[in-house]
Formats: sequence, C-alpha cells, structure tokens
Amino acid sequence: MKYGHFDDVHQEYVITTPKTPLPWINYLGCNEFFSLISNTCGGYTFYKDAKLLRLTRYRYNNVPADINGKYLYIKDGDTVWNPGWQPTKTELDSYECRHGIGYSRFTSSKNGVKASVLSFVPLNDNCEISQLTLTNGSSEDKKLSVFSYVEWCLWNADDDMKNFQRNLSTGEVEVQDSTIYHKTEYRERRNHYAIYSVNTKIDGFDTSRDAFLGAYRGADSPEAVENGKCTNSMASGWSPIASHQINVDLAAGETKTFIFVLGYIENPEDEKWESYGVINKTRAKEMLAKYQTDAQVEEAFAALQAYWKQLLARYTVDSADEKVNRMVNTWNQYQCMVTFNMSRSASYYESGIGRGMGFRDSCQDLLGFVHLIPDRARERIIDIASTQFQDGSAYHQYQPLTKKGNSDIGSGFNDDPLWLIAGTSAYVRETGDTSILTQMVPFDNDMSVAAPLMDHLKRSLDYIINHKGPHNLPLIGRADWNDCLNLNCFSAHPGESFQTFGPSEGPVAESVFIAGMFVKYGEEYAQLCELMGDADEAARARKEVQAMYDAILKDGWDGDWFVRAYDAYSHKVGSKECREGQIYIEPQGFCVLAGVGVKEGLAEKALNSVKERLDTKYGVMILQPAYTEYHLELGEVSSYPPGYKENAGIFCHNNPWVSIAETVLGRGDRAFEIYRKTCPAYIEDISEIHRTEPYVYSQMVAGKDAKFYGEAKNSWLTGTAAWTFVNISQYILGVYPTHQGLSVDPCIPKGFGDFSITRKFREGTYHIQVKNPQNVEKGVVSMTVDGKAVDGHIIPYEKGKEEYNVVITMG
Ligand code: BGC
Ligand code: IFM
Repeated sequence: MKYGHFDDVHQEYVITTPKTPLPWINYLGCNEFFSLISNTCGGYTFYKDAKLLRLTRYRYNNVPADINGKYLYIKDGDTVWNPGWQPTKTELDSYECRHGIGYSRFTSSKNGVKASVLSFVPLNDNCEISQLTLTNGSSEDKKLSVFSYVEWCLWNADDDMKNFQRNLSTGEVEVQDSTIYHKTEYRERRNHYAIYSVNTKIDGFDTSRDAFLGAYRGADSPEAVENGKCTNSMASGWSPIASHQINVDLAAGETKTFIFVLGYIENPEDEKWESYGVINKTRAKEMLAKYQTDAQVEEAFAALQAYWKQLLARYTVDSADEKVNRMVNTWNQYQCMVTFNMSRSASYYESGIGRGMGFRDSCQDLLGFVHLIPDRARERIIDIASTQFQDGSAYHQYQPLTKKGNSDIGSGFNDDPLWLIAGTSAYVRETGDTSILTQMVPFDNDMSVAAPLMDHLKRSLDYIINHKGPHNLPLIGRADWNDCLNLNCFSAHPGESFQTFGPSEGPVAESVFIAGMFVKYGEEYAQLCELMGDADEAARARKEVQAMYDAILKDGWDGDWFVRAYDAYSHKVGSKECREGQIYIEPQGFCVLAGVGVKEGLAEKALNSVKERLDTKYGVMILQPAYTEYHLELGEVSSYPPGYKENAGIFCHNNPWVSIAETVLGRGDRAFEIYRKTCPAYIEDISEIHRTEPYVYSQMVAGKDAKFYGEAKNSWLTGTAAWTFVNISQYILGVYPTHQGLSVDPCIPKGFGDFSITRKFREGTYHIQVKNPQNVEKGVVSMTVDGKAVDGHIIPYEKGKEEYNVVITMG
C-alpha cells in the first residue's frame, strides 16, 4: 500500500495523507543550521550540534507520537486547523506534503480556505523560513486569525529535559515589534540567542507556554487560539515559547502571504548588549531584512534549488529503469548529504542528545558524499583524524560543536582506525589532492603532538598489525563494525556500561571482518604510499596484507563460508560448530569485496552460502540462526529478540557489501537482486509493512524470525546511504574513481539495457555511454574516449580537461 508517490520531475516525494504509518520526515539545512520536519510539521531545529545548541524543544516518548513542531494554527470561525494536520488533527478537506530536496511544502484546505506552507533553510543564513500562503477559495469574505507556535529549548537539549530545578527559573525573552527574542542563558558567558519573527504587524503574541496553551492543555487545543486572542504574556522562567497572532481579512478569491523566520544569532563579545540585559539586535535585524518580501523568499528558494541541482548533477544516470534513475539521481545522494551532516546524531530514532559524530560512521559517510563537495569532505577527514590517538586507535565519537573526542565512550572499537584509510583514500582518488596527506593533524586534538595525515594512516594500519590474536587475526577490542559483538566485554546490562572483567587469558577475541577490511584498505593505503613515492612502505603494507590474507584462509575459513570471529576463549563465532549464529554476513561481504578467496574459489562458495542461508524476500539477514538465548560471551548481539537489529535483522548497511562482492565475481543478476530488495523505490508499495519513509534507507528491516518481519526501523541516519550509493554508482553501474582516472566497468543484470552516465570528476565532465549488445552481466570489450580507442576501462585523467565523451562497449 502506498501513502503517496514520487514526483520525479520536481524531485519530491508527495505524501497524500497525514496518517502515514510512522512520521515521514525531511531535513532542512545544508551547512550548520538544521531542522527536522515531519509530514505533520513535527520536528525541531538546532545550530551545528543537536545536543548543545538546540533551538526548539522536541518531546521524546510522547503520546501521540511526533508532538512538538513549528505549528501554524488557522482559526476560521469556530474551526481551528493546521496545514500539517497535527496538532489539532482537525479533519482536512485536502492535504498534501511534498518533501523535496532541502525543503518541504504543505498544501491543505479547510472550509474553502487553502493554506500552503513552504519551509526551507536558505543557503547563507542560520534560519528557517516558512512562507504561508492563504487563499480564500470560497465565495464569502473571511475573517481569519493565524497563530504561530514554537516552544524554545533551553539550548542544551540533554540538560533541558533533566535539570528542572534550575531550568524552570532561567527562561528569558524580549519582544520588539513582530520579533520574539529567546535569550535564555545570554546573561552568563553565552553570546547567542534565537528569534522568531513574521514580516507583518502582529495583533498579539505569547511567550509563556502556560499562558498560550492554558493549564492542563496541550498544543492540540491552545486556549489562546480557542479564545481567538493571545495574551501578550512575557515569560520569566518556566517554558518560554513564541507565538504570533495575525488577524487576516481575506476577501473571496483573495491571497495573502506571511513570512515567518526562525533564526539563530551569535554576537561577538563586544556587541553583546544594547544596554545591560537588553540584547544587541543588530545582527538579527540584518538577517530579517533579507526575508521580508515574497520576492526575497523566492530568490533564496531559487538559490537553494540551483545549489542542489548542481550538486546532484555530479552523478546522474539515464537508464531504462526509472527506479534506479530516481534513487541515483535524487534520493540516495540526498540521503548521503544528510548522513554526512548528521552522522548518527539527530533523527526520529537518534535523539540528538546521545551520540555526536561517529568515527567509523563519518568515515563511511564520506564514501557517498566525497563526490558532492570534496572540500567539506577534506575538512571532515581532518576533524576525524584529529581525534585519533598516537597509537592509531581513536575516540569512537566526537561532538560536532567542539570537535573533541567523547571520553564517556572512549576508544577500543578496533575497526575504527581502518575506516580513516577508507575515507582518505576515497577523497584522494576523487580529487587527486595529495596535499591532504602532508597536512599536519593533531592527535587527540592536541596540536603540540601532530603529524602529517599520512602518518595517521600508517598508525591506523600499524594499530591492526600490532594488535593481533592467537590466530594472527586482528583483535576485535570492544567490538568491530558490529557494535553488538562484545566478545571481550561482559556487559551486565546489554547496551549499558561495559565491564572488562573478561576471562583470565585477557581480551583475545579476534575479528575476521577486520581482517577483510585490512586486506581492502591495506591495499588502498599501499596505493597512497606509491602516490607519495614511498615504494618501501607500500611493499611493507602489501606484505602485511598478504599475511592477513593467509591468516584468513587458514583460520578464518569454515568450509563453506568465512568465520565471523573468535571469542575470548578462542571459540569460533559464526561457524557451523556453533548452535546458533552459524553464519554472519559481514565477513562474507567484506572478505569477498576485498578479493579474499576469489582465486581459490572460496568467494563463490561463501556468497552461495549467503544466498542459501541468509537471504529473504526483504534482503539479506545479518546472521542465522538467530540467537534465542542471551550469551554472556557474545554480548549485546544476543540481547535482541530474534530477527531484530544485530540479532538476525536485515541490516541494510551490509547488504551492499554482499552486492559489491557479487560484482567482484561478475554476477550482475544477483548483485542487482540484492540491491533491489532493500531499495526504497522498489519497496514503496509495501509501505504498510515497511512503515518508514519510502524515499530513504533505514538501518534495519526485521528479519524472518521477528514478529514484524519486513518492518523497518531507524530511517535516514545509516551507513546504508553511502554504501548503497557506492554499490550502485561504482560497482553496478561501475563508474569507480581511481588515482589514474575514472574506471568504467559495470556489472548489471541481464536485460538492463544500454545506459548513460554523466559524472563530474575533478575538473572534467564525463559523458559516458554504456552499450551492451551481447546482454552480458560484466566485461568491457572496448572503450573510446573522444572517438579514440583506449585500452582497458580506465579513462586516462588529463589535468585541466573539461569534457570527456566516452563510449564503453560491454561483451
Ligand atoms: C545498537 C547498535 C548501535 C550501538 C552503539 C546498540 O545498542 O544496537 O545498533 O550501533 O548500540 O550505539
Ligand atoms: O556499525 C554500527 C554503526 O556504527 C552504528 N549503527 C549500528 C552499526 C552496526 O552495529
């Protein structure tokens, strides 16, 4: 069942009912100011850091779900309604929400009045604009009142929902003309405040939540709206809000617009006060002056659209498969941008107060983002590397505002170091910019101990080399990519604090997955060494890679698939020797995509085992059989009920690893089958089962052992976005950046037909036509570049050249 449809022309998803199975959200903002906005106008706003600089409050665990947003109420006689349906939930005569690229547009009507709200964050200002257009489509003149409503968060969102003894006494506001200023905390060391303004004279306001809503009421029935009159309340402590009242006379057929601006302002120290206690409003007024007229808003909106157009034009495909075109050209790349910006911090499943930026997560997000804005990728790599320790290990997370490693969580996830090589290699292959490798980067953010980035990568590699276990496989530490495989740490309560009172032999658990990563990224590191003219170091790395390869074949192979790990007692995990959890997806995908076992014929066996044992109609499960009991020696993985999350869920993130692995073997049909099963555009018509947004990937779909088999959770912020984009763009469609130039080597399903790709790469635009007269799955028989035959399938990069016309013939 569908709750809307794709509009490919406008690159929008059109939601036609507010009653979607779960809130279906969008993200506004590209740089530092962000809003989450659901299809019923729920969501919240923050500047840079969802935990530390939260502008508006969101209410977690609320019933009904998704309450608190930026609401507009329309009072028409006795009827009060919202263009996004919530919170009044007044039945609408029509409703539509269009989630677009960096904007959302709501169009609804009630009793002859049509309201359209366009919300977006303009490119160069820290604010969200909501342009309300009201049209009286009835034959009578109307006297309406419009009420806006946002509830301020007292900045630190974590403290905001805990520290009531203090917070209920700190709230402060100012009101001047049509602008409400939220200045809580300004009187201490702070230099920031928020504003909510509208471009017209107002007929009243409220800044006290209790005054606006009334005692014992919620946002679904504000007393002020019911009375048709704000109370001009001035909040002092308690819960400050911002509400404007605008009385609107709307003649039959007439249209009026209003521009609401929610903004964040930072004043330098010397401009803080107009007079003590009265904030300096100059910068706020300058910002507001830019968004006073419809023409200004239209211009800002056009600029945002143009910005996105040129970004998404960096990789486009034109094939006979409209779903592939739709995902590649729009939604997958869009989700890559959002995950790059948010890491795993703020979504409807990540509270924004828990995690900051993840080390491994952000490195992987780079893989799907680096072709869009390489400069921002560069900056991110430096930020991430700056949280590395001198021994090559790394903080698992860091806070985006401070960019400092998070010591509550610390380090010890032994896959982390290698992801830095992955991200850096992707950046250098994309841009050819080797200057990043010589840039001095601190350890643990301490500039007095710094080293060139290349040295950081060496330490990443050496960390693995220096931390091997009894089978010469990498030690897993607290966990590897699979956070829940806690083989050394027996956590008393799964998911809570880890205690390392492991077995007396010490933390010797090993990971075959990290071994596969080492083979892949050890080789990428060696290539970087060669680029830097260090042949000796490249040779050293390759020798280590070979040793790891051999160790995998010796002790990481189980007969029909790769072993997952060795636990702290050196027992196999993910082996036919186990009663449950016999086969795991991660080492099958990653070892094979790294090339392990290909020439020995093991890779094919491993992938056939995946198909036989892990495949479902909704995607490939992470392991089988599911753990039915809790295992102290395995940790959190066995804490989930069977079929959910890391315990036999369909973890979408590593489905592309298996799909890529299939392309390594040249099996295009199977690679595409795996791609298709989790692909949002392909499963749109089972939205009542899948439930999360049909335009983006979710982290997990419940596996076949789960009660709600096929139901997705944790949409938006997942490494699935980057990895599926890497898979479809670089392996299936086959346009892969190498240090020498773009390689084109597709691996497609039979019957996919000819297709063309336009790809911006360094200074050039590549127009690539792929012909497949023999209908093969893989193989390039010839290539011409600008009409001239070129051997192989790497388009030689020519510095400064702007246009390349390439024809590839498969066969
Ligand atoms: C979740 C994982 C997550 C980890 C770290 C676990 O409870 O299941 O998906 O990565 O916590 O936050
Ligand atoms: O790899 C992790 C990721 O860092 C966070 N989400 C879950 C994944 C698998 O455990």
